[in-house]
This record gives sequence, C-alpha cells and structure tokens, in this order.
Amino acid sequence: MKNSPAILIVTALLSAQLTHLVPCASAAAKKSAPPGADIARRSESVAAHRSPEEQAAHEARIAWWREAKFGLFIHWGLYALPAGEWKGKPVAGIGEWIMNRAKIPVKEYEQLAKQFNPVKFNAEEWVQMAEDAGMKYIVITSKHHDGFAMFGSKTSPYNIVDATPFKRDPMKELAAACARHGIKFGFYYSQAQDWHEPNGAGNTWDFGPDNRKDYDQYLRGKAEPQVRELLTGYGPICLVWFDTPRMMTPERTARFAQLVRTLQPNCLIDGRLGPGDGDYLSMGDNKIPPMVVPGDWEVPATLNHTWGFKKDDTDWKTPEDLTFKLVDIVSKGGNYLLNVGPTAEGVIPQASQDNLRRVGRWLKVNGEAIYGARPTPFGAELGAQVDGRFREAKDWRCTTKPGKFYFTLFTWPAGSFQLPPMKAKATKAWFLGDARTPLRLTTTDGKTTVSLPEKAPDNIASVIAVEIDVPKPGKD
Ligand code: JFZ
Repeated sequence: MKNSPAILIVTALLSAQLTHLVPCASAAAKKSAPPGADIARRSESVAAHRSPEEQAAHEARIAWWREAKFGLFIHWGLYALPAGEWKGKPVAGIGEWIMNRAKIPVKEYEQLAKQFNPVKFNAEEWVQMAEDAGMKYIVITSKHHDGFAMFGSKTSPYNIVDATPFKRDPMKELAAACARHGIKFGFYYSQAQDWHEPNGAGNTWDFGPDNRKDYDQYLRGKAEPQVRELLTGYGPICLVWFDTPRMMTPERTARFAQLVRTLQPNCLIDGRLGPGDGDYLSMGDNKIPPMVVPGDWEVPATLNHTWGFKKDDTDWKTPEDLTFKLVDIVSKGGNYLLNVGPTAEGVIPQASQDNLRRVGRWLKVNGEAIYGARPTPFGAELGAQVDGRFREAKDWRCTTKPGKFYFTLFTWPAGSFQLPPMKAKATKAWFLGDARTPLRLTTTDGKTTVSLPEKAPDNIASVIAVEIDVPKPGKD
C-alpha cells in the first residue's frame, strides 16, 4: 500500500485535530498538482472572506450539518405532469427543465397548474422514507426555474394554493412532519432564473435577452419577498439552497444573504447563491471529487438521470452504488444530498424508495462509520495517477472518529485485511453490528493485519472498526 506524496499533502491540509492521524510516510515535495487540488482551493476560498466573527457564526450554524452527512433532495413541481414529454414527444434533458428545453410559452405552461392535483401526497410518508433511508435533512424545491411556487405565496398568485385544484400547502405539511421526526427542513429556491417572470433570468423565448431586463425589479418584487415568506412561515429552516446564480452581483447576493441571516441566523446558505456568503461549497451535480477536500462541501446527486420526475427514466443507481458513493464522499470530507423526483400525484417512485431504504438498512448497522465521521487520513485507497490520469480505486474507504478508524470494505479480501501504514497503534478491531466479537490483529514487520472470516458479514459492504492508541504529541 503506497501513499502518494500528492495525496499526503492534501491530507495534511486537514484540520489540526486530525494531524496525529496522518500516516508516517514523509510528506515529500509536491511534484505536480494533485488531482482535486483545484477543488480544494475553491473549497478553501469559500471560507477565506469571512471575518473572525462571521467564521464563528458559521461554525456554530454548520455543526449539525457536518454530523448529518446524508440528506434528501426533492425536486417537485408542475414539470412532474409532463414528466419529460410535451405534445406526445419526449423532450431530452432533465425533467424540471422541460419548459426551457421545449421553449414552452408561459401562457401554455401555466395551464399545467389547473391539472396539478397530487392527491396521493402524504408528508408523513415522505419524511418517514427519509428517516428510513438514514437521512438527516430534507431540501425541497419551493420554487424552481419555472417560477411556480410550491407553497402558499402572498407575493405571487402563481402558487400551489391559489392556482391548483389541490389548494393545500405541502411545504407546511412537510415542515410539520419533519418537526415530528426530528429531521431538518430546508428549501431550494431558484433566486435568479424565473421563466415565468418578464424580468426574471432565463426565459428568452417569451421575454427576450436577459441583459435587457429589469432584473432588480424581479428580485425585489418576487424573489426576495418569497424568500422572506419561506423564512417566516414555516418554522426553523435549516438551509436555503439557492441555485444557478446568473447575474448575481456581490450586491444582489448580499441582499439575499442579509435576508437569511437576519430572519434565521441559524439557517445555512448553500454554495450557489452568488459570489461570497455561502456556508459551503456545492459541487457540480453528481460530481464526486477524487480526493479529500478540506472545508465544508456537498455533492447534490440524482438516483437516475433527472431531478424532476421523468416517466422514461428508470435507470436507477443500485443500493450498492449509492452506499459506495455515500462512504466515498464522507471519506473525502463531504455531504451527500440525494434526490427524488415525486410524480404529479405526489408519489415518490417505488424504485427510489426501495433503493434508499436499502441504504438506510445498511446505515442502521454501519451508521457509526458515517454520521459525524471525519475523512480518511490515508488517501492511497482512493486511487492513483496512472499514465497521467487519475484511476479510482474502489476496494475500501476509511472514515475516522477520535480514537477510531472505520474501514468499509467493498471488496472482500481473502483471509485478512492489511491496515495502511500509520503512526497510531491498532489495539482492537471488530465489525460494526458485532462489537462483542473481536477480530484478531497481527503485527509483523510493522504491518498490522486484521483476520477476517471467509464470508463478508454484510452483503453490501462490511465495516471494520479499529480502535487506535494515538501517540502522544511530541513523540514520534
Ligand atoms: C441546477 C438546476 O438547473 C437543475 O434543474 C437542478 O435543480 C440542479 C440541482 O441544479 O443545475 C445545475 C447547477 C449547477 C451545476 C450543474 C447543474 N454545476 O455547477 O455543475
């Protein structure tokens, strides 16, 4: 098991409390930029502009999120009705973009509201599913780019209470269900693009180019008042997930940030509001960095290939793949925000539910390796540079807690698992879910191996917990 110097340098950037876990290989001089270095720089720059007071406030409000690791994203809106098809023809691309992709005029798209009647919607069931999946927070589209508010808005009649036969406010029901289940509740809000409004960004087919619009009229007249409504009418909001910051100058960004910080100081702001002011970096959709990334960051991701429901997209990621991605992301220091796209009837597709619940069953046994866990101090297990390209390795991942390492094995080794080189001494090992059966540790020539049974105890991935004796600072 070799530790590439580049990987060790990224590892060394981790917080001071982890430094005692850095493996013993010497941090050799950096030869070329390690994979993921650009992302690491971006992540660090998120925090760079904060004053000490802002940094302290940020630390306080993000503490729960750092523990949570796994959240449910929900993309739900009028686009669930066409479900990827317009006038009998499939429309390529993500489902919630159908108005834009098919250049549907506002007057036509608006008509969808009259048919939107999700009678099977049940907030309790949705939140129960998130809980079963082991997810700790929910972020739902309160208004996507199509401009339709999925909450009862006084700012615009183009909303689910006033414009549909449904007449209920599902956001109120979800907020209440989340409170009952102890799950944090947050809103996605498309602050910049609003294809329904003449002065919102994005709708060039009805309203002409964005640079001729009175953008601030839209921001002040709709987006800002709606964000205010969301932060005053639904109890504690854990997070506002802004998106696609088109034309968001620092000044416009600051207006939204001010709103959030004033109305709900504990509410997080994601990384897509505009320049500055976010609490964490939002990675590109479905983009998992190759390396450990310092700072706070999240990967928003789909279960198939769309966010909003599309009837033809049944290409689901498997529970095995989802579990790997969750562990992979946590071992690199991030959060996983995984999306479902409910139907126009208000039902989360069964395959999404099944696959998420399977991950939840794995977490019931192995969650100790995930919630509140810190990234790997190693790195060689993530992959290596081969012929100038990064080749990912997928055999195992490591997460940590004070005094403990968790090795999640996705490939079952024959007989034993050799621990990567480390300063700390491994004193005890066991499988999560079977803490009373110790696994034998053998050290020869400075290499420690854990003896394993022939068969993996978990069908998806087994986690070996290793207790370590951390060397005292000052001694090598
Ligand atoms: C945006 C939306 O346009 C999309 O509909 C969905 O809501 C998604 C979660 O976010 O799409 C993006 C935004 C940013 C990136 C990729 C897709 N990005 O930074 O790579």
